Parts: sequence; structure tokens; C-alpha cells
Amino acid sequence: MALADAPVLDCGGRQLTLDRPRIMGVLNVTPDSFSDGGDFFSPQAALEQARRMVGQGADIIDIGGESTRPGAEAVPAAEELRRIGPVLEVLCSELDVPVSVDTSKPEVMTAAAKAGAGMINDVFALRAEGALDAAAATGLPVCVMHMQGVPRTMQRNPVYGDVVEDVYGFLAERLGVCERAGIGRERLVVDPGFGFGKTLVHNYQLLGGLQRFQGLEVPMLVGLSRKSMLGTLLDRPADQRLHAGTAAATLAAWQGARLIRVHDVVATVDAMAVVAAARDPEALLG
Ligand code: 8Y4
Repeated sequence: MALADAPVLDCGGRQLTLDRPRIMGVLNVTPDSFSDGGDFFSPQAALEQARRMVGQGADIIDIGGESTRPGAEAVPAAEELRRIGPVLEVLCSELDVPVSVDTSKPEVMTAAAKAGAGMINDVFALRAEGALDAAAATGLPVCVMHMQGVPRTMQRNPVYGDVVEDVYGFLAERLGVCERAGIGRERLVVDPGFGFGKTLVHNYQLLGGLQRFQGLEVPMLVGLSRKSMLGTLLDRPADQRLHAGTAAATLAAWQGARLIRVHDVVATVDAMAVVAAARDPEALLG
């Protein structure tokens, strides 16, 4: 499926060209983090892990200090900053790629931008009080993600009419709200939010219907890596979902996703090369 002309995100001075699907490598700094044990508290360890991912082909690194896994409790802003502040300072000064910060809190957005962050990744789509204005003031690109409910209870009984249309409508509305708050379209990225207030069926309805989101005319990011929609389908624990996650990422990229948030960079880089080649085979002649 053909893609429109390549958008470019200005991530605080570092340009991220979305001419082909780009890889967002996930760095976890939460103590209860979902699948890599949260062993990246130390800035040095975080830097090593981030450098490894960049060496493997990651185009941007995403870090977060608040667990958003189903059932997770909220973390106060001060604790979130304590977790990610030192790591962020080191990563932003040492890495050549932009660093995205996974947060919903205005205080964290402001501090992150000051530390040199290149993008704001908000699973709450700037609905927290003060988040719209804080994000607007950073001048950074913002990823607005769909979530039904809140992490603590979102998996209890999610209900949609048509999940693709409902998520599309939500994202279209948030784009409008963001633009009116001064966040220009060239700074906006959307994400359907796999696993966030969705049943297994909803998740696969979304995965099959991603092409629809190109109608929003901003780049699409997806996070499928290691998620329970893969584990439940295959009855596999988080550390055995790589092949399924790579297949899912491939389907998403084929339907126009420009940013793929993953834990496993190497496999996804290879898969994205296959997608890029199938989309533009003549480019292989060089
Ligand atoms: C089920 C299983 C539900 C795992 C959630 C999770 C995304 C994200 C996360 C995503 C964007 C995770 C921070 C990690 N997922 N940000 N963040 N898109 N933009 N959670 O899909 O895998 S949390």
C-alpha cells in the first residue's frame, strides 16, 4: 500500500524523517516494568542499553517512569521525575537520536523538554489537567494515543460500537483539540493504543483496520511489542512473543504505520526493510 510524501518530525532540533517505518526502542525505568524487570534505573545502564538499541538501528528511544500496564497504580510526578530525570539528562546529552518521554503529566513534560527530550509520548492523549498547555509550550512533537478508561480498570469490560471508527473519532477529536491549543499538525502523531482498554477481538479488529488511520493525515505510531494480544493468541509468556510481534509490526507498517515502538530492535529493523522493499522495489536497483 502506497504511502504519502514523507513527513519529518523536528524532535527538538533532531530531524526524524518518516520516509520509511522508523523504530522506537523501548527503555524501561520503572521498578515493576512489564517485561524487562526494570533493571535500567542507573543512568549508565540505561545509556548502555540505549546505545545497544541505536547500534541495532533504533531511530528514537522511548523512556517512561510510570507503568501503564493493565491494573497499574498511578505514580506521583515527583517519583516519575526521580526515576527518569537522571536517565533523561544522560541520554539526551550522549545519544545522537531523539529521546521520547512517555508521560501524561505536565510537570514531567516541561522538565523533560528542558533536559533535551525530543518527543512527548502521552498514552492519555493530553487529557490530564494542564497537559495540553505544557505540551504546547515545549514545541516538541506529541504522540496522542487512544485509551478507553484508565490503566487500573481499562481491561475490565471495554465496549465499542465499531472499534476502528470509535478510535478514529477519538483521535480526530484530540487532533482538533491539540491544534486549537497551539500544537500544529506537523508536531502531531497518533496511536490507536493496542492493549489499552481493548479486548483481544478489538485489538485484532484494529490491527486489520489500521489503514483507515491514514485518513487522519498525521503519522501513525503503533506499539504491539510483547503485548498480551500476542501472548493470549499464542499462549506465550512475554519473552516468547518476538515472532508474533514482528508479524504484527509488519502488518502495521504495511498499512502505513511510520513509527513502531518495540523492545526487540533487530527483528523489527529486518522486517521494516522487507516492507520498504515491497513498497518501493525499484529503489533496490540503486
Ligand atoms: C498490554 C500490554 C497493555 C502491555 C499495555 C502494555 C504503548 C505506549 C506503552 C503504545 C504508545 C506496554 C508507553 C508498554 N504501550 N506508548 N506505551 N503506544 N505510544 N504496555 O502502544 O507494552 S506501555
